[in-house]
Amino acid sequence: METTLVLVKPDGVQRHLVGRILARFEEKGLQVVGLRMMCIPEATLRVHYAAHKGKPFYEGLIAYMSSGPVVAVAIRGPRAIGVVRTLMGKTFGHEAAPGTIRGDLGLSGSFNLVHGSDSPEAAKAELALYFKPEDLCEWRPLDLDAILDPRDAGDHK
Ligand code: IDP
Ligand code: MG
Repeated sequence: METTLVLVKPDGVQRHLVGRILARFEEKGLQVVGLRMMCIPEATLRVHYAAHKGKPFYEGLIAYMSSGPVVAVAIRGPRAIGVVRTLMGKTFGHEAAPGTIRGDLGLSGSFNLVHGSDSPEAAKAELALYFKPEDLCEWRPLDLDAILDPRDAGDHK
């Protein structure tokens, strides 16, 4: 099982899409194990987006992500990091495929509604930026045996 960080970005909150975006992950069968609304301090954003420092869009990205509250979500499931990225779609809403969150709900290249960690290393580091270990809930979904084949180890990676 993997746990990954999702952020519903400020445009997602302002456009009242928090419930719809979280539903996309829940209805896929992924599990919410942490949830928090917050205004991200600029210093935290500069750590989170350090890989983009120096790119032309970097300062705009920091301003966008500072512009209002976000909803931080810890999401767990087999191959959750890649599954979340697939559900999000390509970075720019105008390029993202229909059926994806960004493809269905947005048009912009920068205001793209949602963040998802892109590797196990990033997920670990990013989860630690927004959640203390004790803020994550260990719970077993009652329908887990209907979502994942209990006899198929590959289903539980
Ligand atoms: P990702 O969110 O799909 O992983 P990244 O390339 O990691 O995309 O970029 C991080 C964020 O920076 C994007 O989600 C988007 O908000 C913003 N961004 C990326 N590229 C551009 C750009 O060319 N112009 C404006 N904003 C951008
Ligand atoms: Mg990225």
